[in-house]
Amino acid sequence: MPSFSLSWLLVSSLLVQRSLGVTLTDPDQLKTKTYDFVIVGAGTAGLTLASRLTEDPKVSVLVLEAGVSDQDVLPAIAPFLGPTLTPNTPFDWNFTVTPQEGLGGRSFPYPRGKLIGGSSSANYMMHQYGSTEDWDRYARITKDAGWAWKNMRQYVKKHERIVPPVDDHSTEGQLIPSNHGTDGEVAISLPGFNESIDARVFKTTQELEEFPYNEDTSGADHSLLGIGFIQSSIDRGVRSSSSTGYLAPANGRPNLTVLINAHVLKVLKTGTKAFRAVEFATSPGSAPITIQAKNEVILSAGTIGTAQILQLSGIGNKADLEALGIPVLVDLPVGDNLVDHTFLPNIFRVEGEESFDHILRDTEKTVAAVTEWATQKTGFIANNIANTFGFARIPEDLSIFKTVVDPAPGPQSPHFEYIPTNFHLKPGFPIPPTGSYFTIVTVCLNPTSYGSVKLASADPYDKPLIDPRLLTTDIDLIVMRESVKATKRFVSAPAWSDYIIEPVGTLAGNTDDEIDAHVRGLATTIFHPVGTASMAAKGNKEGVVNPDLTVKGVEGLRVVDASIFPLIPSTHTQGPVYLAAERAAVIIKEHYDNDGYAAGRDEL
Ligand SMILES: Cc1cc2nc3c(=O)[nH]c(=O)nc-3n(C[C@H](O)[C@H](O)[C@H](O)COP(=O)(O)OP(=O)(O)OC[C@H]3O[C@@H](n4cnc5c(N)ncnc54)[C@H](O)[C@@H]3O)c2cc1C
Ligand SMILES: *[C@@H]1O[C@H](CO)[C@@H](O)[C@H](O)[C@H]1NC(C)=O
Ligand SMILES: *[C@@H]1O[C@H](CO)[C@@H](O)[C@H](O)[C@H]1NC(C)=O
Ligand SMILES: CC(=O)N[C@H]1CO[C@H](CO)[C@@H](O)[C@@H]1O
Repeated sequence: MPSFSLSWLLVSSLLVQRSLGVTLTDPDQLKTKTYDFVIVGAGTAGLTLASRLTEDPKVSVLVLEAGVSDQDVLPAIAPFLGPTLTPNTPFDWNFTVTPQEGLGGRSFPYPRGKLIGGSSSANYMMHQYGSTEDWDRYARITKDAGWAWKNMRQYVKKHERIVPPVDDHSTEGQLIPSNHGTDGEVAISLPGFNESIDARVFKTTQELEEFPYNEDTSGADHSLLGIGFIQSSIDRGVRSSSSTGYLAPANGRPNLTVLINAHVLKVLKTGTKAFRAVEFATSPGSAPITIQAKNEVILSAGTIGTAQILQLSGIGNKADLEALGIPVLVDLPVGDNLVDHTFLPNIFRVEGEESFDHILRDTEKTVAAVTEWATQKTGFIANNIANTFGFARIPEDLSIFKTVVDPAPGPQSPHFEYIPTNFHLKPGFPIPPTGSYFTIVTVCLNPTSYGSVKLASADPYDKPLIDPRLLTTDIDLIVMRESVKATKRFVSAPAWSDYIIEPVGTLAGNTDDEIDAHVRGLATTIFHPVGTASMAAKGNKEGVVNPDLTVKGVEGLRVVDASIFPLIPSTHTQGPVYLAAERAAVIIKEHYDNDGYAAGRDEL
């Protein structure tokens, strides 16, 4: 994104990182080709599961990861540099979307982390759990009360460890301690660097009733509505990921093996209904290697990767697979139901020189800030790219609600999000060479536009066709239109009168048509795709997995990652993915505690 994208290279020699433990780099190092569980993808969900399953020392787990190590990768460690990890780097899958009909036919990058930790090592670290209504809706759809918030709540305490912000300021009134965990695996903290705009944001909460202060933005047990401090997966100025949180403490276990540079090509049919083997290769030309799972293969390759692997294996939409000459083994709606949150940069020109643009466009200043971070873990590099965000509903009296049901999972859930950011934030584009900017990113949180992930060919190295069909329904466009109007009301508060100069470009338009053109011209993705292997109730053929995340109609194969959500949560998605993976670990352990591990599989 910003023009500081490569400056981290200049300072990576400053980095001294604690070792994250041993990961294998070459398949020749594998001691065996048979494990109790084979997990595909060392990402957010994959490492959560690997860590939980190997708590039992009798259980052996192999994790196959296509990407590289996260060790010593500076922008995967220094929080503010996170956005420079993507798009189109050695740590990204470099996907793009197909031309988006709702966005004027534009195509744009669709980043996914390709390193240990997956997208939790490459994301923007904003950490939330969704609303109670999101989880209760999953329970209704799947007819499994285990997905309701009442049950999911317990996993917050297992998952997170609230740590003090790096500046050690008092966090009283900035989060509600009883809603949080203190000895979980991933460290979560409030901002550790004051931004000049923070005071204006809070003045706005006092000046305009529409934007109330929210004293805990994690969601779930507390309403998401209002604006408050961002909680981030950051530990004393350093990114906390599934790698640092779940893998590092487990990596010494003799029965946990992680192999990087291992691109999984497909899962293999091993019995009448069983798929207890995977095939991977280290490069496009190299010979595929087969690994057997005594119990299960678990796909945690993410919303894009999991759909692609299933389809390459002959598990997918019959007509699509036949068209590519792939033998159809199981006809399931894999890849359908792709849904994502939009990212709309609403950019204003501002007074003075306090916006980050002045540092980020200046390599010397950036290097000085990174050096401060490397030596002391302080300064804005130790912090996320924004300190506050808000969540809101569109007006209930809009005429669209006469014909369209409310897309939110309930009346306490937001329709859109707004993120005030003190620089020119437009991922994939350089910061302009001059000027000071302030961006309010807005996000459609409960989209009704659904698209798909389909194979482009039968070649496992070909990038799939990713079509989230963003903003292709009236209500989604209206939510974005209302978010832009709200943004303008927000900056009309007296708190901003000596700061904001003018809206930039198409944001200047005020009619509905002008705002819609602004939305369609600039919206992209906030990187939250879900849904391509979605859960449906047992016996319901519309989904890909059962509520226990086993793939419908087959044995020995489960999916645990963001692809299982039938609808997108009303928040940033890493928290919900972690909670789902924690529950999956419990489901799997309970299953084998009852049935016994590897209870004489006849296929082996
Ligand atoms: C740039 C970016 C910014 C984001 N910002 C935020 C944020 O601020 N807050 C938030 O909550 N969420 C954010 N997200 C979303 C969040 O990170 C994801 O929803 C979540 O991490 C997904 O977890 P997952 O386990 O489904 O997939 P991932 O964490 O992506 O893991 C999938 C893993 O599988 C591997 N893999 C894929 N295919 C194969 C294959 N064929 N063989 C072997 N391995 C394979 C991948 O390399 C990866 O390691 C962001 C995402 C991105 C990309
Ligand atoms: C992504 O692009 C980068 C930069 O061009 C390149 O180094 C990397 O190999 C690419 N990765 C993939 C999976 O295409
Ligand atoms: C940031 O502001 C808070 C008050 O909101 C204050 O307690 C804290 O010391 C400040 N931190 C720094 C580094 O200035
Ligand atoms: C595959 C693997 O490493 N299995 C080991 C799991 O742990 C037991 C007991 O420590 C060993 O006996 C296995 O060899």
